Amino acid sequence: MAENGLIENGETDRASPAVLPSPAKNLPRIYSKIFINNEWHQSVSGKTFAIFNPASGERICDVEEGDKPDVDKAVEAARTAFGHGSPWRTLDTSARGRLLCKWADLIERDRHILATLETMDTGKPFLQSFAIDLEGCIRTLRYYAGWADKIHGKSIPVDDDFVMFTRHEPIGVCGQITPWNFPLLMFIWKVAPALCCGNTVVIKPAEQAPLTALYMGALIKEVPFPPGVVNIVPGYGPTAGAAIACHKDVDKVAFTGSTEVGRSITEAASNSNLKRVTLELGGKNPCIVFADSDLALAVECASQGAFFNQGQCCTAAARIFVEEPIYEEFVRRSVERLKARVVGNPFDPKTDQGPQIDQDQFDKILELIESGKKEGARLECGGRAIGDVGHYIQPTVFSEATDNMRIAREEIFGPVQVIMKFKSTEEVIRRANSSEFGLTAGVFTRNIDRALTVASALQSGTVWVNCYNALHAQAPFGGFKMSGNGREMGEYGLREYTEVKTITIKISRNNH
Ligand code: NAD
Ligand code: NW8
Repeated sequence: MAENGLIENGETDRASPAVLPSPAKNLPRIYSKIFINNEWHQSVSGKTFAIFNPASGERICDVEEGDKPDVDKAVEAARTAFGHGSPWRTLDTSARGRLLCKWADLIERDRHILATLETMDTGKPFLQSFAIDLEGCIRTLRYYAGWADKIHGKSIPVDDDFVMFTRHEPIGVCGQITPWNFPLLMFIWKVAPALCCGNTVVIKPAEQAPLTALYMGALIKEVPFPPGVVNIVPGYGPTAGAAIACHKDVDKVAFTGSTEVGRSITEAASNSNLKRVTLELGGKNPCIVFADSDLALAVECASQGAFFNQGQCCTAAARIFVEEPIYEEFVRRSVERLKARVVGNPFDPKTDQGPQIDQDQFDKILELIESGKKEGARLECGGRAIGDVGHYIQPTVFSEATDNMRIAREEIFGPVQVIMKFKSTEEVIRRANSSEFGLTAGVFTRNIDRALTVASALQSGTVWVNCYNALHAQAPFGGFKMSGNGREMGEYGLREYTEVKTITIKISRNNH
């Protein structure tokens, strides 16, 4: 282990060292200030806040604490950058696409550094940061780079007296607020489509893990995007976040996080200037396993679905419904599967699971585990904290859970798998849909008719059949019901960052 706590290249013994990426050898350059107009600023208040490594509890650095006055400065910069005739507004759309591509190239260049920084900040295993988060960022940017010069309006026939067409124009200044579970990936999911459509951005990363987002400031300047196009204001939700949501000169707000905060964003938007609102909120996602499924595949996907990213996923497979004939076998194999799951130092390449993000989440998860025990679910394994350094929790499986238990209704956002039994297709569709959420769902069966029947009956923005967490930049992602408003990614994602303008021209027949 190197002095800085990171694993050095070649130091570890693992199956195929030649093909696995290693963390950056030296502590990456850490950016910790507010990024406005392509420059680094101190907070107006002079305040900073501390950033901790959730695996060790160590303080990594202090970050400038943005608040309303800093958000005001950032919005002003974004408004000027969006101004009529500005460098950004007059940029050729193909050149806009090339800037997004260049940004992807710089992320790829710094991929080891960014994956290292993301792991230090969140505790997620380094190899996952590298292979999933960074891969998702690069793909998303390149995908939207391709759209920049292909966002067409329509020519609309009326009668011979009129020429009519639409323009899909950028909305303006977009406020964006992101969560801590995929800090860099969510930053890119927000900023890439906004810039693709020609908007400017003020973005507030989550206070628990702002470091990779701040690093983007340096890359945005290097690309370079014109000053003011992207402004990054780290800070807390009720202060900096709320200042964005209620700002009179922000045209749209995009949020990913909890349902309660999503509600307050919508309220702030309607009480200020009725800015457009898109929300990606929680889920309590059903994953349905029929007796005719490929059982090994279903066990693996349900397990990954529940435990991936320490269980801290809006897409988490949170209610696993297993058909009666295979229920016992499914539970047995799911518990067995966890014996191979390594919980520990996120920089160790063997590690599958790191610590939870912070003390609040840790306490909330353990409290929900206790509720599961009290309400009579059967604890098959896990259920406790691990050690006293870092917020580690054992992978936990509950069987014999029923629909009204808290562990079957509330978002746990931790390494807890809840397995329930069902008898008929009609029954499982009804139970899967009896939730206020509707983000994602999984269906496992070899019967194509059953798969399609269930997929069309589920009230859910995404349904995965015989796979789970299969996210793609090309596919829209978002929630039914209280899981959110609008869609991110894919062509549908562009709609949320454009205003449609109708231009109607009367043809005069007198002057020729
Ligand atoms: P949160 O909703 O409080 O935080 C998400 C973002 O919103 C952060 O950037 C935060 O600073 C900001 N925010 C908080 N209060 C705000 C306000 N009043 N106005 C504007 N912005 C505000 O989420 P959390 O407290 O970190 O986590 C709580 C729960 O939320 C989790 O247990 C989980 O259930 C859920 N969650 C969901 C996601 C997701 O991807 N859908 C991500 C993180 C957390
Ligand atoms: C954007 C994201 C991805 C991607 C690949 C593999 C496993 C898990 C996730 C994932 C563009 C292209 C690919 C994943 C990421 C975020 C959440 C849940 C799962 N994303 N991936 Cl919330």
